Amino acid sequence: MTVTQGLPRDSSPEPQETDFDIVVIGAGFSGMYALYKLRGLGLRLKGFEAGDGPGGTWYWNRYPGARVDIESMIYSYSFDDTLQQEWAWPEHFSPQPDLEVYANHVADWFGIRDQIQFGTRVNRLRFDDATSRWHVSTDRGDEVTARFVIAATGSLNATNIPDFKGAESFGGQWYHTSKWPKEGVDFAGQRVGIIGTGSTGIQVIPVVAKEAAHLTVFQRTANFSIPSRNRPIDPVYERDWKQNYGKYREMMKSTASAAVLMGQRMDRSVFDVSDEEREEILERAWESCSGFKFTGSFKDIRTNIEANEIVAEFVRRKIRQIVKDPAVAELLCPKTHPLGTKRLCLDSGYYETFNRPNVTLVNVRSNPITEITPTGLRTTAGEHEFDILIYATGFDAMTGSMTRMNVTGADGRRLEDKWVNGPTNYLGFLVAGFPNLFMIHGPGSPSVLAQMIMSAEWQVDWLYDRIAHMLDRGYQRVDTTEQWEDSWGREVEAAANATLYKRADSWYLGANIPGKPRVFMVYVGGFDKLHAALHRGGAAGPRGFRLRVRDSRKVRSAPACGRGGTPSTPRPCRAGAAGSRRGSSSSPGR
Ligand code: N01
Repeated sequence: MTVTQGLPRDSSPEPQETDFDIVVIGAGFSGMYALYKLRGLGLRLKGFEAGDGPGGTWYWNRYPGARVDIESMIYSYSFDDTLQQEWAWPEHFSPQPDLEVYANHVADWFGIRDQIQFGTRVNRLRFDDATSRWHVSTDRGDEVTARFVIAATGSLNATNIPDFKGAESFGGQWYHTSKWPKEGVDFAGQRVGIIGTGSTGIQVIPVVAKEAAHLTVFQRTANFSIPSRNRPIDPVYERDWKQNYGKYREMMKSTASAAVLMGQRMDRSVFDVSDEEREEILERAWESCSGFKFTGSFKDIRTNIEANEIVAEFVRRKIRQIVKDPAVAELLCPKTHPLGTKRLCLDSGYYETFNRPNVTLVNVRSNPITEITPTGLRTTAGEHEFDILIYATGFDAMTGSMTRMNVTGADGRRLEDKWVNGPTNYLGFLVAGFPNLFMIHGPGSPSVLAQMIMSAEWQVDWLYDRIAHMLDRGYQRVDTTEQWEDSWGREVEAAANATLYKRADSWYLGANIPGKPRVFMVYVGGFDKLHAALHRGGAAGPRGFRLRVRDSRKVRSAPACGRGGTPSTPRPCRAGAAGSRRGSSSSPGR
């Protein structure tokens, strides 16, 4: 055993362990649950996390206005009933600080924090074919080995900053929304420019507009946004959820989005109702519902272009009613893609923001940005000056967090090379030639189109069973083949082809990154279908997973925890997010 390089030696006089059974990369909600659950196997686990704290997406995306777009009673862990009963979410759609406090609370309460080495980015993964072990290297000089690696690295983690000419010449402060400084940014009296009007831009723009002296928004694509109608959670609603959590969580398993969206009408077409009745239904949904329930008003919005256009036009009418300047309203009306084929945005006063005298909207589709200058930026139509520049320009989604990690498989092939024509894998989990490396929310999984906390729990539960099965039978390696990858790739493609998704130049297709292959990377067939596919084959798992015996000895030791990774003496859970009605947790805030 050698001393792990890069760890603070003064605080850790004991030699550090460098050989593990499982390394988990990422301490977002998926990685934390993986560390908690897999403890039940009685193995040696190690977590690495680039951030200084847990939360993943909710650690990094601390830009003003950051807020989840799934209701918090749904978007939360289900694995511990005490946690879900006692935790009090203050608002329907939690802001980033509340989610970060929740992540910290879970990390502390379930003893997960101690298993994670924070502030450490994995920058190389190499599989040794001879020993069937992964060699894991980090930017702090750690070199560890593990039999299994779980990449809980997030679908939206690798930042995209467009390669604008002159970017380095900008003389003011600049930020990407997903790497926002913890101390915040003071916009008072400042002229601010924001590039990007996706989900992030639509959240940050109204907040910055209220603080800045002037805000210029550079829009390339107008997006559909629905009012979130966010509000405090009332006790009756909360009580109903808590009394029925078991039933509701179970219902989620059988839905495509791993969420129960009350009031969804998957039996009713846009064309089943009269024009007046349709208008009334959409009006009611716009005024009272919460976000994605809007698209759940009719079953054919995502699949039938005529149905979609009718609903899209309803939203455009709303924009024209809200925005006073008709030219600005028209520019904000999305016309380049069907509604919902880029992620539908949820906002808090987005369109209203353009009625403010201190906000200017600039069309960079008709007049693209040509360069960043020391004092602002230049488009083909002219110059714009500002003191602070915000890139709300998204991510190298789905693949970026994996390919940027420098992964080499069994035959010495790099993942980046294997995925040169787009990501391939089997069931979203396993890449042929990269044994014992499991992705959570990988490309080809429902990922962002299903509620990501619970769908991560189910993926990890399934992994737990797979690894337990391997250990029980002395299997060393699990891999898949390119034939199985092809068959899953065809299924992912067919599911997308049955919808309107491919009609948009979205990050789902890799279209936001110049040169990235256009492959639809999200499985839109639904989490329920993936769940069913994963559970075909019982304990041995579904066909397509190739198990290899290299050592007939059973290597599994006695579980350290009770069944399913639950600590044998569960500790009670204290509730209390920042600002929650039930006091505060011991966890640090922002
Ligand atoms: O990123 P995006 P995002 N010149 O890629 C523009 C999740 N999320 O961070 O559309 C000019 O959607 C780009 O323009 P265009 C959610 O899944 C969730 O906003 O490519 N503009 C676009 O307007 C979401 O889908 C939540 O023409 C350029 C913007 O930058 C995902 O994260 C909140 C440009 C990027 O939009 C990503 O959202 C936030 C260029 N060269 C995010 N390059 C919630 O839970 C890019 N753009 C609520």
